[in-house]
Amino acid sequence: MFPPDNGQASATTAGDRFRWFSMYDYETKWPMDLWQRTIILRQRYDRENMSLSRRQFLFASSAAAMQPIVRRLPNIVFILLDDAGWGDFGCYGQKLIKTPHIDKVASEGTRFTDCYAGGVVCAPSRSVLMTGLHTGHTPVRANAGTYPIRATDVTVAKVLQNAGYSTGGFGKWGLGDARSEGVPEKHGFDEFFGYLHQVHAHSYYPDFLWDNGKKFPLVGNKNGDGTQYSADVIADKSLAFLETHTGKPFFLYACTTLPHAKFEPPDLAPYEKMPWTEGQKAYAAMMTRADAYVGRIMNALRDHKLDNETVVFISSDNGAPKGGGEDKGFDLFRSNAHLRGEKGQLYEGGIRDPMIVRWPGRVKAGAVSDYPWYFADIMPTFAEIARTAPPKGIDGVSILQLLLGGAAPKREFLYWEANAWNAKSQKLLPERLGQAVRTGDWKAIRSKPGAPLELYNLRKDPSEATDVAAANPAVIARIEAYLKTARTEPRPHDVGIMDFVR
Ligand SMILES: [Ca+2]
Repeated sequence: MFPPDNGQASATTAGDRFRWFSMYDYETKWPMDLWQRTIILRQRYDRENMSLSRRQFLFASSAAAMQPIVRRLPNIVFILLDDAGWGDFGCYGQKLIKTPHIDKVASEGTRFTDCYAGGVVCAPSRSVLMTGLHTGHTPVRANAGTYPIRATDVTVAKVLQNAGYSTGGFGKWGLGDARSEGVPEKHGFDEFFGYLHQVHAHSYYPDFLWDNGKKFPLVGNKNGDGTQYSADVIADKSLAFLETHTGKPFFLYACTTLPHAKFEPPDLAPYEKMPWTEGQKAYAAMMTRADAYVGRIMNALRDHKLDNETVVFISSDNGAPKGGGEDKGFDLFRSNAHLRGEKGQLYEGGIRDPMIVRWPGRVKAGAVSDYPWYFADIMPTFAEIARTAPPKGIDGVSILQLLLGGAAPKREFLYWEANAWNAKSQKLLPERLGQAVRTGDWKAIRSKPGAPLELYNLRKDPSEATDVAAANPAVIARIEAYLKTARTEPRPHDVGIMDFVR
């Protein structure tokens, strides 16, 4: 079986030809053997109308066979927004906020309607993303801020770094503050620029950011001047990483802090004249600003002719929050669309997020999929893209074959939990543990230990309006049996260092 020829491997130089020989058949997981390479070489030369004598062909074939296989693996770009809801992107039905670049990526890739973040808030969701372990197993279970992942925890960045990728993270980390074991430089990132602690990230005009463990002063923000917008500085750094790492496969984790509070963009463009509150204009402007960053990344990929060699993912780390006392347009924009609830909750509005995947020639363009998956699947999926193995014992499954048009992986349950954190005692509050399960079209939620399960049929009742637990005892029994096995107790947490306050 030959790899599908989608025209992406246009051989223009001898170097390109040899690189092309190393193509890996992702559909069959089959490296191309010598015979395959020879036949494909013949086909390519025929197609390119290159007149080759038999002798020239044999010479070229032998030369190709003697070349070491160069593993030019695809680049991976993971763009993560912070607190954007399922309904905040135009391609998911947003009518008022403009997201043209994200919508274009969706039109060129596949848009998932039933993809979920790792958790209900930032840190646990990112812990799931990084480890492939759901919130019943992942190290960081709550937004404690000072609760780091440990040296022994394996991140997806480490897996990709070990596979030969250049790795860069730009934005908000949230899995360990400065000088803790959890800093990104110790977890597979060649470079990390941005915020380590999520409370530090609550200001867009801090007087410093972290640059590979060192303080990077934002001199324009000294004395409260507020002239250097951190999200713009971070976006520039992520572009610089992309521009300088095109020579070998790279993993760009572009985890902007937009559109998370505070709602303080440098300007309200293009919404200055809309009949909205200042908070609503600010939120919309921040979403559109994040969209512009996406446009810059996509333009850079195009300019470097990396479109076909790069898999781009766009998502958000949890559902949109209502905004507390500030009206940032949760209802006006319908940030979580028809979904119930908000950030922090286990209803769909807290965990279901947009997910777009683009890989020209490989992932179907303009398609929509309702396959349910979540951040725990990122680790094994990226490992398979990088042709390496994920750590043993993770909860996620690779969805690469599904992305490539093959079969969806079979699994019975997706699991989330919501842990409460007491900042004063620096402890988790087990008496407030919430749990949620999705199995097929069923979604079950336990609001606290000992409470009965609520049950919703998401296909018939996507807004989780009617609890049908009483009418479905067999489903409840199956989910209850699973819940007995779903989680382990969180390990004692290490007290980190809140360096952002100094
Ligand atoms: Ca978040």
